[in-house]
Amino acid sequence: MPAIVLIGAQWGDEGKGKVTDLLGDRVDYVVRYSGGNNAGHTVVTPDGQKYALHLMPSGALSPTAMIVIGNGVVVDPKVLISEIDGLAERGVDVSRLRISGDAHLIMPHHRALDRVVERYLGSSRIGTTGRGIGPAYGDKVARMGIRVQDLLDPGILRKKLELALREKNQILFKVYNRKALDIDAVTEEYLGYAERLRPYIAETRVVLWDALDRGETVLLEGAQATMLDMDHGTYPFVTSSNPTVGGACVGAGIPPMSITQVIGVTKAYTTRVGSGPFPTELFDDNGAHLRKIGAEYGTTTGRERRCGWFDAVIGRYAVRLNGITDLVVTKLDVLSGLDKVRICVGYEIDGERFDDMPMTQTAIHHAVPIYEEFDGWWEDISKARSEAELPENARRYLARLEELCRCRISVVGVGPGREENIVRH
Ligand code: 2SA
Ligand code: GDP
Ligand code: MG
Repeated sequence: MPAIVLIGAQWGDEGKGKVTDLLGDRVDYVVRYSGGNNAGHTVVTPDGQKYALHLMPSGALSPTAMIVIGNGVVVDPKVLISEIDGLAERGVDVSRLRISGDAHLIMPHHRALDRVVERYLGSSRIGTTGRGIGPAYGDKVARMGIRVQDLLDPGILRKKLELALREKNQILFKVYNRKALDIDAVTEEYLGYAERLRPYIAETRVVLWDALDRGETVLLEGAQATMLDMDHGTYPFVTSSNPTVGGACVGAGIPPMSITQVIGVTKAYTTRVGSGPFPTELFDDNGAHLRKIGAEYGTTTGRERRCGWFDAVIGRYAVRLNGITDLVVTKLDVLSGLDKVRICVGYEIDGERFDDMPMTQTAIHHAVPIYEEFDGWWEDISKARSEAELPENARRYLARLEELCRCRISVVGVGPGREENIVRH
């Protein structure tokens, strides 16, 4: 029963979309299991077409795989429908999509709350994508959520909406000085979405169990990443779901024993969007090089990504936490042209050395990176297809990265295109 989990090993945008696309022909099912349209995956197909996907699994671009939005995802139906239509217009067969009836819906009050709460937090804001993700998961946990299956029953939809909006309109929106939402208008809007989504709604657990029983390959595609995980990331500067490996089981409804491989995707350096600690962040010309050459701007919001050196404390943490069996290191090409490159091998915190993640949030905020420095390389490596074609300094950098993360590096990305990789294992 081969299930493969694909996980971001840093703070997101490691190039997971490209890796999913790369695996495309080898998998029968691609499943999103957490997050929502806060995700942004950029895929460049061999014919040079660029796709930015948010809710649809990146596997949508592989012509044969079935695509599934699991119960752990929060779905903004308006965004999903426009993505379905956009892909269909470009000739992608979207009839392969299945959406879990248990996935929760992002409602207009979630989007509104996301924005007002961020404003209220001021300088303590999380730097969310503003898509309503946190409030939607909040309502799910508070047992006040509205699910995809509720779209199929107008009476229940209205009843649940009344309950949810009573709290939002009469209490929360008054506190935040925001105008109330109209129940009739929201119900009508969502019943319209119901008609469009009805053909895709399914009991996706059974779909996936049957596929696993038949020996088909299921890829569980992570969105966001290890350090943005609610439980294991840099809380509170995290997203409101569990992108890590346990979240894949919960968010797709598959048993842990079906997982045969965990692929961790990491950049050859580090980026982060939004607020929160980032020990190896760079504010100098090296950071500017990474942002410019790596085109480090958000796929969903266009925000500038913060850039820094590779952090092996985080790399090792992600490997151990998720049981990563194979690392994919993307964007090695972006490091070309730097005189020196650095890897953070540990932290110094208030005079003490840490090789692993410290226990408290305060300590992470105080962490000063301990670096190893390497000579850089100037060659354009985007045409390299084997390790032997890489400059010696790049090979040395990768070897140290592998040693520090304690996991084999199976693929190295040397450009955004599907074929721009070095496959080692
Ligand atoms: P949210 O909106 O509640 O999930 O935000 C909480 C934190 O999670 C971060 N986050 C992300 N970080 C990187 N990439 C993400 N997706 C987009 C992309 C980002 C974009 O792929 O480029 O376009 O801005 C993503 N989604 C959530 C977020 O920055 C907060 O720190
Ligand atoms: P995801 O959220 O993890 O799927 O990553 P994003 O799509 O948000 O961001 C990764 C960006 O890096 C995308 O624009 C990719 O096209 C690009 N990319 C992926 N791998 C490579 C690589 O090896 N080299 C370069 N230069 N770009 C890459
Ligand atoms: Mg992204």
